[in-house]
Amino acid sequence: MTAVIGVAAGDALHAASAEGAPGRPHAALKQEYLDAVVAQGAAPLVITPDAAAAAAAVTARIDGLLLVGGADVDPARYGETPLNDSVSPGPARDALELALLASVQTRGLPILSICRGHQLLNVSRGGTLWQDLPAQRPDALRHGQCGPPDADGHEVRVAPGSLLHRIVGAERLAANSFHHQSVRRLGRGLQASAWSADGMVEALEDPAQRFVLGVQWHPEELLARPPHRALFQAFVHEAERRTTG
Ligand SMILES: [Mn+2]
Repeated sequence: MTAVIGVAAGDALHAASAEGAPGRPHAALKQEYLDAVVAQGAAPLVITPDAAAAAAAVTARIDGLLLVGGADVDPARYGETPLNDSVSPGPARDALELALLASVQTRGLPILSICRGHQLLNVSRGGTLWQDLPAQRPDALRHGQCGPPDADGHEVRVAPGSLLHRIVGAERLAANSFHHQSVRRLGRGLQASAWSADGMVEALEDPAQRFVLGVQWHPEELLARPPHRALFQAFVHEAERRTTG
C-alpha cells in the first residue's frame, strides 16, 4: 500500500502569493523534500507549525515522519540562551516537531530527520548543540558551504554496521553542508553513525529502533546520487511495511 509520509513544514513570513500580500505568514516547505518522497511512490502529508496540539491525531494517520531543515532549535530547549545574533530560533516549529517525535516514537514509526530535524531529534532526547560553529569551534571545517546545493561540501565517514552504513553501502560519502550549528552532546539512546573529518556528528540513529535516523547534510538535493537517494528509498520502504502491518 502507498505509505503516507508526514512532512513538517516551516513558515515563511515574507512569501508573496496570489492569495495575499507579501509579509503575510505562509506555511513553507522546499519542494525537493516533497519530490524526494513522491519519487519513492509515497504520498506526503504536509503538517503545518500550528498543528502541535493535534500531533497525536496526525500521527495516527501517517506511516513515517520526515523532519526537514530550517530555523535553529530554540536554545532554551537544551537549557541555554542564544549565543549570538546568528542564532534564529523557530519556537512554533519546535513545539510541533517535538510533539510529533514523541507520538511517532510511541508508535514505532520510521523517522528520517534532515539538518535542523537531525539537530531537533538530538535535542528531543536531552542532547545539546553547538549553537554557532564559527564562534564556538573555529577549528572546525567550513560547514556552511558556498555554491549550489548539490555541490560537495565535505566528506563524511560512516560507522560500519550502522543503519546508515547498511543503507548507503559505503564507509565514505561525499556530502553537502549548509549548517552553522551541530550536534554537541548526544541525546539518550542515540549513536553517532557518521562524522566529518573534524569530528562533527553528521548522522545519528537509535540502534534500539528499526528506523530512527538523522543526517546533518541535505540528501534531498543529491537525489541523482544513489547513496543519497537510498536514504529516501529505505525510509519509504520501512514506512510501507507499516501499512501492511
Ligand atoms: Mn557538515
